[in-house]
Amino acid sequence: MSDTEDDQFHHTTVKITILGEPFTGKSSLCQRYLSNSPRAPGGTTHGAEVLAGQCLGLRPPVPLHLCDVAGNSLSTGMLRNYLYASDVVLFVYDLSNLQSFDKLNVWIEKVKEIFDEEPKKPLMALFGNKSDLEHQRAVRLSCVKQLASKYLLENFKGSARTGEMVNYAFTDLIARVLGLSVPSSHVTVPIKLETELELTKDAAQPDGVPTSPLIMNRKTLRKIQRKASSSILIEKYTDNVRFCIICNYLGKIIPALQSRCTRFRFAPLQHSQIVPRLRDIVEKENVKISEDGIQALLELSGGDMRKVLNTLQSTWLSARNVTEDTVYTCVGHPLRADIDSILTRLMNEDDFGVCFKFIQDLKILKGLALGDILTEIHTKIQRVKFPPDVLISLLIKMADSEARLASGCSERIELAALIAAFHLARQQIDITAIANS
Ligand SMILES: Nc1nc2c(ncn2[C@@H]2O[C@H](COP(=O)(O)OP(=O)(O)OP(=O)(O)O)[C@@H](O)[C@H]2O)c(=O)[nH]1
Ligand SMILES: [Mg+2]
Repeated sequence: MSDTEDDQFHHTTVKITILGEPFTGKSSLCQRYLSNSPRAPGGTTHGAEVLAGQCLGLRPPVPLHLCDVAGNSLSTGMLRNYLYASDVVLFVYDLSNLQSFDKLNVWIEKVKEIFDEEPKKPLMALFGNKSDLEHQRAVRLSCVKQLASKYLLENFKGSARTGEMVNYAFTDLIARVLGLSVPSSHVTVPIKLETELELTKDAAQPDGVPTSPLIMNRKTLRKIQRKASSSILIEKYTDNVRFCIICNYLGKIIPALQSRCTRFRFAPLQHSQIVPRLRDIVEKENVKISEDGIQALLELSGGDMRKVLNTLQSTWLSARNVTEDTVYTCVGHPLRADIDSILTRLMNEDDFGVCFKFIQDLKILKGLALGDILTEIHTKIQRVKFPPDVLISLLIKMADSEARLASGCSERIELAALIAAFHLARQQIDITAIANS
């Protein structure tokens, strides 16, 4: 944007007047928008309060005046003064209170009458507040649409309590007044879903071929899931919209939705699939990485490319050199050398106290968790040639130890139990050897 354009917008203050019945949440909306916090319990508004602020969703920020008019001002002669020079008039109703919506007809007619002689008409919009009480909805969606189309009003629904849609609605209205486009970061699907889907339905091809895919992420889906009718919504638009839900945990999607979907599971990536991409990124980003660093990333990722890149990034930021040591140190995972020395002590150290002190000191020095040590030892132990019954009892004891750790048992006690388990295993091996000889 040029400097001249910049200046032009710097000097334009947008005035938004907020009207509606008492208790619909007008003051809460202003508070939510200007300070992104819920309103502390406070009394009703008297007359009108003008609040100054800025719309930070647009660049450069737009100066604002929010005129929060008391719900009982409809019949007072002051309404004309409050509305003076308004660029936007936002009519707020409580979607759990039908009367607050019905009364809007009177409010709108009154505003139209006031602006009848004015050359400049404000942009008018509806805001259905308290969407967090959607389950107590008393105002039918079709009635809202009817009112919006009757008076050509913009239509929003949200909640001053949760902040849903508040920022978007204000930014959108201000952008319209100034003839700007809303930044894409402010465009969220859920609230406009109905409208968007209807548009796509209109645009459906005559042969019924689906025209529009709708890919939802976790956040969008969560919002839809809150609505009791989410599965009905999918069924309703299935003719012309293909819904694609992407998630990590299937269990987090309600059964009603799951039963309407075909499930595709993607296996973890093979090392051969990860390495070329990783090398490409490393080369383009000029990251210094060693071969054992790559191996360490692969080991820790468990086939998850996102984990590979996150670990790569944090290691690079903390050490500026990606090697096996820096990777393991960065994520707080035990080094291979540490595990080897721990295992050597467990297998050979006869003095219980010395062995305990060695592992405990190493844990403190390197900040290792016993759970991680157990996991690593568990993989290594299976490669040691123990007699089968010794190995079985050792594995069972290690599994018990891990379960106790997960349920919050003391690490010191569990470390002692681990050393004891190895002592017993070694005694069993000695007894077996004597018996065989
Ligand atoms: N559940 C819920 N309650 C809300 C929401 N917004 C406001 N409220 C509550 O509604 C009540 C009225 O809020 P106000 O912001 O004072 O309402 P108002 O429209 O300014 O009322 P007047 O100033 O009397 O015209 C308060 O108890 C708020 O906590 C919302 O989004 N959800
Ligand atoms: Mg108020």
